[in-house]
Amino acid sequence: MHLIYSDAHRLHSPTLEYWEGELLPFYECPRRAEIILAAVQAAGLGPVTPPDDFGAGPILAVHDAEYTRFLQHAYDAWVASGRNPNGVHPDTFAARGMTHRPTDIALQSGYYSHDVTTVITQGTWQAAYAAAQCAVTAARCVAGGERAAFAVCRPPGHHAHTDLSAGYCFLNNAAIAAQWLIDAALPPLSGTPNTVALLDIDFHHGNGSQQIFYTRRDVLYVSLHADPNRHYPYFMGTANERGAGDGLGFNLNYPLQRGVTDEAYLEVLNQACAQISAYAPAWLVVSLGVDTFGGDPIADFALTGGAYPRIGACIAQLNRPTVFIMEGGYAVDQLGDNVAGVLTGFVTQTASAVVN
Ligand code: Q9C
Ligand code: ZN
Repeated sequence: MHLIYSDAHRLHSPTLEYWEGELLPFYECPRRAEIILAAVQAAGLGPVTPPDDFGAGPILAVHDAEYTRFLQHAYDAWVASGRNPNGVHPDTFAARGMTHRPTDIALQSGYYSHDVTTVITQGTWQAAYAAAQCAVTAARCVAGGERAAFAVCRPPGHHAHTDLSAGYCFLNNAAIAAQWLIDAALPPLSGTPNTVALLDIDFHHGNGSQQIFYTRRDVLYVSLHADPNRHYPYFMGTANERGAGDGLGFNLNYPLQRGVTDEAYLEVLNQACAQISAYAPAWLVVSLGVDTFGGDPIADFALTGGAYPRIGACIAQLNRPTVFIMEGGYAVDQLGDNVAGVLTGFVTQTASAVVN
């Protein structure tokens, strides 16, 4: 499988993270992508390719134009107004019913973000733009007939709404890949509907992906994640959020308890995959987070390294052209092995299915 990677992710590297009253080193750090790249290369999964530039079109097919303008220009406006060059740090957020957007772009950060983890630094837009292009490039690989591709996206994407940054995410890479497949790819079986299943296995609920596709039935969103009564994003991700209007029944949330084991997780994943099979999508996009690992510093599941190849094999059994998009995972020392484990399990299962 092609591994799509850009160095531009290094341009986004906030120094500190505000965490429940303390300042800690930023968990979502450049070393994450470096270690993932090294591990997938060492596993011999396939050639590493830089992204092509598809322009702003695929981004604007998902995101609000004014929001993307804010992402591009907020840092310069923030610094030009004499504020801290460490980055755009909102401290006040538009909450229920507060709809006024300040005219000064430097002050729009609290309007366009959900929490304090989406610091915009000088290179943030370039990094987020490159991550989105990695996602589209991986989507084009599978649209061209490849079985699977992996986009090493950083910053991650699944918390970003159409017009809201959240949870380290600015542009929703997985949603951009899914939407690009719908807009630009021909389904592998001609005459079948051009649909996408977006399977989200990051530890956190993908509130952005849910919001983007909530009223649509051409994208089925399926997520396994920590119960929002216990973990971020707190205000979305319950099982009774099932979609709305045309999309009713096409949003499936599996909130899980703390300490989930390999066996328990795989049982739920099997159930989720059965629902994806019944939907019979043309394409599969996977929001691949490995913050489900027992050693993750910001999460509370108990998966072992041995779970990841099994997860990959389970996903391969769906037998769909598959785009893997990197999301979270903060146990940096094991991050590469866990990601490579999913992809290796996928490839091994695919190969044995061909032989049988
Ligand atoms: N007090 C991803 O894994 N911070 N994002 C939680 C808890 C946000 C994680 C704060 C965690 C976002 C892509
Ligand atoms: Zn996560």
